[in-house]
Amino acid sequence: MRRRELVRAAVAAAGLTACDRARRTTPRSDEDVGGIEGHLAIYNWSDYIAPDTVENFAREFGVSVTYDTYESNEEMLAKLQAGATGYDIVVPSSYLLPALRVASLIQPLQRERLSNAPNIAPLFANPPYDPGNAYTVPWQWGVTGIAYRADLLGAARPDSQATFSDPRWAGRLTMMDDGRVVLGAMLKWRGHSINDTEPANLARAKADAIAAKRLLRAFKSAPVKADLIAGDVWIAQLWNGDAAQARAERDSIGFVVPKEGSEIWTDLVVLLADAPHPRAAHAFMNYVLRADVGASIADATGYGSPNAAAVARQERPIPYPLASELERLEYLRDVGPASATFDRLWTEIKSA
Ligand code: SPD
Repeated sequence: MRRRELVRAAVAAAGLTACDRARRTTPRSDEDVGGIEGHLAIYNWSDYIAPDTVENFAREFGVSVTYDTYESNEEMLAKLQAGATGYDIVVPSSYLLPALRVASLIQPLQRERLSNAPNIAPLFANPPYDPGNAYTVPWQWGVTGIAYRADLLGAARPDSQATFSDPRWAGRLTMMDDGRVVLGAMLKWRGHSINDTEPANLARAKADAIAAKRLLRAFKSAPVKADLIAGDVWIAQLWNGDAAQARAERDSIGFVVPKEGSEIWTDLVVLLADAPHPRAAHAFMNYVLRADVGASIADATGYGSPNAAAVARQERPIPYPLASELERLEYLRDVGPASATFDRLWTEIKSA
């Protein structure tokens, strides 16, 4: 789903009568503890849900759903910090959790409303960033790498973060519109952690990003899929699931994790502190924790599911990286006061 796209899964559109709705908002099972509100507002990444998830949830639970999308953690955080209200649920990456908590933007979950939580795979239950999953339900996990048009590159195959500075691909390259991800790639290229805050290393990463920018067609995240499919972009920094979605449209699109290493991430469903519909939000979280629903989301998006019961239902689940593969991958971390430095460097890169 595109940015700004709004899915209004109205009760009427779902063909429900007032009588249906009254019945369906009444507790029916241990999945639905207490009546839920008649509306739910979700703010999620684009292209990150199955086409029928929202509609099916709306129909079954008798609620209307507003569904807005964003392209980066920072875009979502900036909107919330600017005072956006009305949303119940957002889906940040794990590194953003400390910032959301410090800013009192999220509230703890009511675990008794999440009867399907045992479906969460052990690796994602009780994670270090959220002991006891007190604030979060894991949504999907993935890796950041390079998507490419094999049919347009001749014999060349990108395998390095250096690809974004290779003049052979000038005008056919994109990197994501995301400061932590772009600077992380440049840090990794030079042998550093994606979480490095050493001023000299960050200065070099900024200079590398500005040099790369001269060759880029654009800083563009998930929407670059259309450019890859059309052949306007040949090489794009991208996430594995979005690359898989593009490959479903054009099978000459490949994906690689750069040899220097890259980012692995987990995105999390959280409940906003001022959520107007907290019971509907919990019902949605419990709904996506069902095995069949989790499997359909992972199948549609091409990402890894943190839901063990869902994975067991998938024909071709994405396997979690082996220990040997994890050696090349890092999670972005909250870098505390250095977050402002990353923000400043990104602004300078964009305006250079
Ligand atoms: N199209 C949805 C992609 C979601 C990616 N989220 C993870 C970002 C990690 N930096």
